[in-house]
Amino acid sequence: MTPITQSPRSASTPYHVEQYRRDFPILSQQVHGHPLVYLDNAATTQKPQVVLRAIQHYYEQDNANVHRGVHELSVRATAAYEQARLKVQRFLNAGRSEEIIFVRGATEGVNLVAQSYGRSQLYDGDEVLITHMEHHSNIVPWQMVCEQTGAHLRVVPINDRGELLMDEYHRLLTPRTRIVAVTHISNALGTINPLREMIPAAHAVGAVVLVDGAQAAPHLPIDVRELQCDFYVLSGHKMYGPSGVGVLYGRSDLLRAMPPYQGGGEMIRTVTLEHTTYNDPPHRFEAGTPHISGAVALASAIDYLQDIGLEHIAAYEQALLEYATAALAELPGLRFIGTASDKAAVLSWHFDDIHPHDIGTFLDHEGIAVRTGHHCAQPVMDRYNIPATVRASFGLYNTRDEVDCLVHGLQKVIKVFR
Ligand code: C6P
Repeated sequence: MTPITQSPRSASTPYHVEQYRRDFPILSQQVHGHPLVYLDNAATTQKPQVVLRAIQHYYEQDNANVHRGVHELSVRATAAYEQARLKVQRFLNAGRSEEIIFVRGATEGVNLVAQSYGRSQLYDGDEVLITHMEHHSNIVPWQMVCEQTGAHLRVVPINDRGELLMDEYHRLLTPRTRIVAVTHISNALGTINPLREMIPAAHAVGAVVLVDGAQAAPHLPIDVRELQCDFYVLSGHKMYGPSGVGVLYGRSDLLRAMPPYQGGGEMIRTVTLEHTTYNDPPHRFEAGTPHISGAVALASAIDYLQDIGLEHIAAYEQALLEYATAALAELPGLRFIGTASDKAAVLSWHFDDIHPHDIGTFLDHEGIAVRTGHHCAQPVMDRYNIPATVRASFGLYNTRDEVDCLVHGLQKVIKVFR
């Protein structure tokens, strides 16, 4: 079994970006004859060697089903899976390991809360409050449960910089508000939301708060107890772990009162043909064989992140964001979409006269991977009256040289398309 280690670095430790880059084998390839410049980290991050090795090690040494067998491999697989849960618990500073539920990703985490907590707690006339900058994953599940229960969806508007209008937030919070669902960091704008103001205000009217942390987990230290959120979701693949695994953190008193989301093996205590009684959390919410290797490899990704130190990563990426913002601002006609005062390492922009897809395709031929489109945040595009943006999103391994390549690529785009 892969041992669990934790060795956070001190604040004075230097940031060795070139060394970290060597941990990611995929980065040292050529694309269309150019060195790959991977700037699509908000969509998914690349995986370090230790994560790849953890997957291989698990399948070579320990593979078996969990919580079912008395044989050695099953015992080892179960221990590795449950150690991964402990690792995530510590990563999020959750109070108890049963508050950590392995899911497929942030999307499944939101759906689980909407269909289990929401469907059992919402009634006609209740309100669910989301924001205008949510990813579709934090909009559609709430629309679905509102339709099922007669609750109403309310939306906190944003200003031109892509910041929540906090006066409106406070005005929209009423005793009818039962759930607030808000992204920690917007994938389309980069905005970091003021959760420390939002969560206590929601609690004051009796609402619970779900935080979509899909974009925050790779960039910021997260402490769910300090935040006092009720639910927090994240995706493994956006934090240097594998795809197909993610986490729902839920406050244990809430989880204990929630009905199951899916039925099947593992989530039961007893089954007769007439009646089933359910297991306690977290198993109540993990029906069927889970993504065992995914959880184990996610634990490795957490080790990797903690070894570098999330504070270090955040500081490094912030400096890179400032460098990139200043460099791109020089490009004629470029309009940033998302200029919040508190931002993470996401840059979205638009040229009125060049289509984002043309830009994305052109940059790809230069070896530069960016994302173009609505980023599963169509309401954000509507807010700015544009169909799409080009987005560069940075990870712990990106460099100033890569930002320079992006700027150079965009200069060529302007020459060709204008
Ligand atoms: N955003 C992006 O390119 P899943 O697909 O479940 O791992 O994550 C969904 C999700 C939820 N919330 C936020 C804020 C997100 O950014 C995402 C995924 C990717 O921006 C793919 S659309």
